[in-house]
Amino acid sequence: MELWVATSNAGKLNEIRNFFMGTSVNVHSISELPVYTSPKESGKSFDENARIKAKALRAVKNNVWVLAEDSGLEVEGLNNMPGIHSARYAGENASDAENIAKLLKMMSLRSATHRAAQFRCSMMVIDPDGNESLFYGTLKGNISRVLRGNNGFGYDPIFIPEGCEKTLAEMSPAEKNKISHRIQALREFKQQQI
Ligand code: ITT
Repeated sequence: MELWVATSNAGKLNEIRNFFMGTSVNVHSISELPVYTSPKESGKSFDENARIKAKALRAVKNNVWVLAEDSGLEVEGLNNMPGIHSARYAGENASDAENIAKLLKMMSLRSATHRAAQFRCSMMVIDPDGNESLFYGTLKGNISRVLRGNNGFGYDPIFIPEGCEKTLAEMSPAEKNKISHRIQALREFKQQQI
C-alpha cells in the first residue's frame, strides 16, 4: 500500500514511519510533492481539522491512500486548553519550547493544582475510492513541573503518562510508540483496513 501522509510535523511523521516499518505499507510525505501548501486549520474540533488536512492532500493526490491527523494536549486545570490550539498555543510560529513555557506559566498563574491531562488524536484516512474513515486515540497522564528528557517532540518533555514515572521525552521512540494516542489510532486503522 502506498500511503500519503499530510503532515508538516517531522515528529509525527517519524512515529508514523516507525509504526509501518517492515510492513507492506510505504509511507510518503508531502515533502515529496513539488509544491504543496498546508491548508489553514480552521476547524473547531480535532475531527474537522483532520478532515481539512486529509481532503487538501487528496485534492492534489487522488487514487492513493491519504492519512492526516489532528492532535493536541488537553489540560484539566486549564479548562482543556490548549486542545486544538496546541501547535500554536504561544503564537503562530511558536516553537515547542515556547508552547511548553506558556503552558507551565498559565498553570502557575492560575495556581492550577489539577495537573491531569490527555493527548488526543483524530486520524482521517481516505481510501483510493474517496471513502473517509476516522480513527481515534487518547493518552491520559499528568503535567510535570519541570521539563525532562530530549526525545520526541511537542509537549513530550512535560507529559507523564498514567502509570509511568518517565515523561514521554524520557522514553525511547519504541516505548512511546507502544502507548501513544497516535499509535492507538494507527492500530485501529491497521486492524480495520490493511
Ligand atoms: P500538521 O498539522 O502539519 O500535522 P502540526 O504540528 O501543526 O502538524 P497539529 O495541528 O495536529 O499538528 O498540532 C498538534 C500539536 O499538538 C503538536 O504540534 C504538538 O505541539 C502537540 N502534540 C500532538 N501530539 C503530540 C505528541 O505525541 N507529543 C507531544 N506533543 C504532541
